[in-house]
Amino acid sequence: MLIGDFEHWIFSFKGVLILKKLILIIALVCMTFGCSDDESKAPVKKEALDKELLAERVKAEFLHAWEGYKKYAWGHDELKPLSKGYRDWHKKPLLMTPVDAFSTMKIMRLDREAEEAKNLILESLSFDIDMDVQLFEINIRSLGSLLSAYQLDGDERFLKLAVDLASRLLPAFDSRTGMPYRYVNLASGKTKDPLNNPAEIGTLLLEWGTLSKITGNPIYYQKAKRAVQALFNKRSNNDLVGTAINVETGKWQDTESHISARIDSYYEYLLKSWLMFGDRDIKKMWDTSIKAVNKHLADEAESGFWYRRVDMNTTETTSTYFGALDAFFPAVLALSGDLERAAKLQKSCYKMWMLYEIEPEMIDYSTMEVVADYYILRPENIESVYYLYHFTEDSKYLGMGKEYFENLVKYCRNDVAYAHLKSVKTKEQQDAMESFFLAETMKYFYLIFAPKETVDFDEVIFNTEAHPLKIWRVQ
Ligand code: DMJ
Repeated sequence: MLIGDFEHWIFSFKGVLILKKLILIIALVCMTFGCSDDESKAPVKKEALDKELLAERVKAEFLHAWEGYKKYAWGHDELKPLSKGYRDWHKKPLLMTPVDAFSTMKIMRLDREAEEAKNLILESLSFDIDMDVQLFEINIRSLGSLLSAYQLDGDERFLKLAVDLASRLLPAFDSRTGMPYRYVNLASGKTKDPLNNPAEIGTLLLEWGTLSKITGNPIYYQKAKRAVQALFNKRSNNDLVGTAINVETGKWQDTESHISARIDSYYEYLLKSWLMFGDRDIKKMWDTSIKAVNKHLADEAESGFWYRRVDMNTTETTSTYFGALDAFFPAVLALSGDLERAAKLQKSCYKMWMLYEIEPEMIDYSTMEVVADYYILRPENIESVYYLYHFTEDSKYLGMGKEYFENLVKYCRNDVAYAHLKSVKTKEQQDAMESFFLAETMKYFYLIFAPKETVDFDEVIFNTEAHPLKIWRVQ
């Protein structure tokens, strides 16, 4: 081949494709058998190659789990990967796994799988069932996913399902304070459990606000905002909230304040709702809250930078427990622009993960002892790596993401799909695969390695279940 011909070939479409394949094969061989390459000579190129390969590997593992669901749990809520069975949340399935997985398929451009999930959802999902559902879970997984599916796919039937679901959930807000009950019956609207918490009261704004914007009906946003406002008004003199509040009396029943389960995504939604809707009332709530959290909860401990637990009224320390759920906070800090605290906290989250090469549910950071040793395929630590890498482009986060991913495959994969771990110490697997594994965990892994422009943070915001929702420009 003449030089001129070669040049022509190399820049032709086919040539580029073949060359790309060749480079990928060489890189794969290098990754498998090790290469004595000098990273400093071409760090950017190597990073780009690693990323492309890793994104493909994540996709392949996502497909492995989806195939397991299809084979053994099709039409049900969740796969049981060890017994090769399924589990439904209620007496009738709400298709939690395909519903939650759909936006990940769209982002990964898995068109065939997205079509399979879509057909199943549109053919069999119905909310006309006499059963009590938990407002928080159904909101973040079902409503969030349906709205996101509508925006990603454009099929009006997704929106119809979302509107039907929201109208059935609306009675949940009929308390004296406007804060919702935890459970509502989809057929009768009957509510139960007035003892609620900030996460379940405050994690509604993104979905209900989106629904108001799309339908032009303000009722959804009004209800969700009134609930958050009522909760914010119950904050202590130190601007902190507690763990449990009665939505009928407005009285706190548990005054422990932290960023963990039952409070966590309340803070996430204050920030994200401000960014999504440009509502200044919400911005004030976020500004006030984050200031208080950083003042009273942030802890420069011997083992690193953490967020402790305190009493909301006295700010006395109640415990130094920190867990897998708390690991969402570096992502929120990064999104808010506080990259310094985000990076410091992520360093601690990495330490927590690496104690046993996979993340325990809870540790005591004053002793670095594990206090709850299970791992249920949670995404938060991975989500935070994604946000930090997105905003800093520091390759150490790429390395972190890669290490987490290798650990996940090593310990949680089986021949059917992925499984929870009973204990991160023994690595014994457990017969469950949460739907958020496909909605969040695999999506965030993929996004760490996929090209940055796969998600435009000026256009979309992820709800707390990682379903992308469109940002509505401030008028
Ligand atoms: C998910 O359902 C959501 O991320 C929620 O905000 C917290 N818990 C799980 C994942 O751990």
